[in-house]
Amino acid sequence: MSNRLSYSVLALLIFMISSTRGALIHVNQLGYYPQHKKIAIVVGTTLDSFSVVAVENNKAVFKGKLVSGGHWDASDENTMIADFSEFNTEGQYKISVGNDLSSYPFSIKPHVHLELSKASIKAYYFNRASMEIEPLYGDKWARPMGHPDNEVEIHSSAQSANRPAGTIISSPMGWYDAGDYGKYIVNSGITTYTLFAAYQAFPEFYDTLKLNIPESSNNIPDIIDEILWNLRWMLTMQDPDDGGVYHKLTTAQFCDFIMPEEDDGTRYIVKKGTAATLDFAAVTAQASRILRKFESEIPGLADSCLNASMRAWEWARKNDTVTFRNPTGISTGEYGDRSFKDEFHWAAIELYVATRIDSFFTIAQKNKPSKGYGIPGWNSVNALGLYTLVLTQDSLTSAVSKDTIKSDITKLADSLLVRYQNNPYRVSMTSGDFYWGSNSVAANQAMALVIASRIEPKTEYTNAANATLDYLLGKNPTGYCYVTGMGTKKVMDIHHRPSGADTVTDPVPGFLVGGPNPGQEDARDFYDCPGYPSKLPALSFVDHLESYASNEVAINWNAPLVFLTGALESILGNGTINVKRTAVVKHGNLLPLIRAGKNGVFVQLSSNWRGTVTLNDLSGKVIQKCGIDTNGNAAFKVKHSNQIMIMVIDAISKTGEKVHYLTRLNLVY
Ligand code: G3I
Ligand code: 9MR
Repeated sequence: MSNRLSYSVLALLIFMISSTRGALIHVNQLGYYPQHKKIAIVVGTTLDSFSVVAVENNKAVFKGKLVSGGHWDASDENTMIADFSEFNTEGQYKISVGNDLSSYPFSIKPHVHLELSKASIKAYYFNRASMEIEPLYGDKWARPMGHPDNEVEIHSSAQSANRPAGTIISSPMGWYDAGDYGKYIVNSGITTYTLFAAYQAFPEFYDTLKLNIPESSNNIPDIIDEILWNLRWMLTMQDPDDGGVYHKLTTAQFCDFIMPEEDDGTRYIVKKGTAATLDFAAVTAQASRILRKFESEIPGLADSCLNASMRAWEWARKNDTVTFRNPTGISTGEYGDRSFKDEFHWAAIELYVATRIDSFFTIAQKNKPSKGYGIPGWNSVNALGLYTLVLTQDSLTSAVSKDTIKSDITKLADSLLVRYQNNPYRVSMTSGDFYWGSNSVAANQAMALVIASRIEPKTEYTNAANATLDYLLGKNPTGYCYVTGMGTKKVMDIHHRPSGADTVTDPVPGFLVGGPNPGQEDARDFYDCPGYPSKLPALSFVDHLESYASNEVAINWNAPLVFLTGALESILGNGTINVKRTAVVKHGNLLPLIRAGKNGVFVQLSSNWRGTVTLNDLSGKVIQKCGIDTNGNAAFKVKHSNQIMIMVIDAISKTGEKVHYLTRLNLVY
């Protein structure tokens, strides 16, 4: 071979290698809803088309063009977008580009996020303090009870006349905050709120959602039972003498990676603060409103919550600048905050909505953010008040303008929407959003979009929220599916004491990890691991047990995932119902058009016909009956699919012709 030829071959080889090296296809590793937006992200390719390939036989079932998505500074990549929204046949697929590149598998099916939705709530059960996790509910993650917390000590920072340092009080239940065993009121605030908000927004979905927890057989929805486990703990954190609320209940330092029952360090009740007290006031006011519905199951709890809220509010009004810093000798999570305007705004709105006393709303207005609302976090809670106004929009007094609520929330959502539309990964995240817990920033962005859709029903808001869930489940630069127990490229070594200390290989499922964080605050603590693979914001992630700054889990990070998955299952989850006429008996000359949509079955005759249509079960019993209207149409609401029904049409035409038409319908998603 001549030199020149061998150089050309070498050049070609280098080109071929470089054009596929680092080439990746990122998908939502759980999957996509049949009738909705479906996007994959391709990086590192020079090719311009892609295929959707069936897993069972490797056959291409759909082909599309790759469209440039632009350059993302957060990962320093140029992306190509593969949009296969048009393809909606249920099944298991991969995306492939050229001959060598394919994605992890994914499904296209209705209710594709239902199991995730359940697991994301069940994670709270796994993090319950003061309770054994029984095998019946916890499977291989069963463990003995940890931290009864029925004898905890008032720390000197929290002492008062009636409760001097060393006083023993009882403060059981609650969820462990995260990978540690502390219980922190500030972080419980936004978390408990968000779970309640999920229920408030989508009660029909949660009323029947079973999680297999110890309370599953009572008459309260499981998500509410789960929330009550924490709410009841929160109530114990209020000083009965003055209404102020203690900031946290923890040991003096973080314990080692041991199981809950092995942690026998003294647990302290630490110092009151304005943020904790206002967050408590907000959540208990919200709880009083939502729990009213279950008065016969939990008599008096709604009233107790409202009382507790008002007492906390009074304390905070008198003590409006008590910041929390770890007192000497205590080094567990700080959750310190310096500004309380947002906590006042939120708590005042909750008290207004719970009591309908307008003067609370006046105080909320005084504390309204002057520059508009931002995405909430544990130390920034303005938006939670706005969400409550959106979710209760039809039951407010005239003190509130619905137009203002709408413009406030759509301003926030529209800015996220524009970011999503222009982002190379089709997500609203920007480089500045990558800090400790960045995955929760993404999930909270999606939640804001969903909340906006409750007052301004734009499909694009829901699409953008759905695309954000895709990001969390694998359509991101690291390619990790960021929820434990889910997807193919799994997070395994989470910073979560029970997951690290038990003998089970798989981490406790259903937890969203903190995610990429260029702050890398834990880097100095890595003793025996390769550390972060990159300094870039969206790539600053390592699936390592010691990475508490990128791979821990936390209750406030899971909460928007709960909201988001419940929302998407409620809004997009149902497939279109297909009607299969598997047997037809006809008397008379009639061929009705029977169609199915998202909400039911429609029968269309011509305007010539009058009569009735019934839907019957297989025993012939009439389940629904409907007259044929003047246009010749009849419509039935059908909520549940996967059922077989018999439809009977009895009609008479204007000319006196009679028909009896009977068909067996398979209603399938
Ligand atoms: O909010 C700012 C943001 O505006 C700025 O752009 C960004 C860039 O520096 O920083 C952001 O602040 C970060 C803050 O988290 C955001 O919530 C701080 O840098 C970061 O240090 C801070 O980290 C907190 C971390 O504790 C350390 O204090 C996390 O929020 C918080 O979730 C985490 O909480 C711990 C508990 O203390 C203990 N239990 C586990 C839990 C989870 O890791
Ligand atoms: O394990 C702790 C984790 O839950 C916290 O979020 C994190 C930040 O407060 O701190 C972790 O504990 C680390 C400590 O701060 C520094 N030494 C190593 C600890 C991890 O094992």
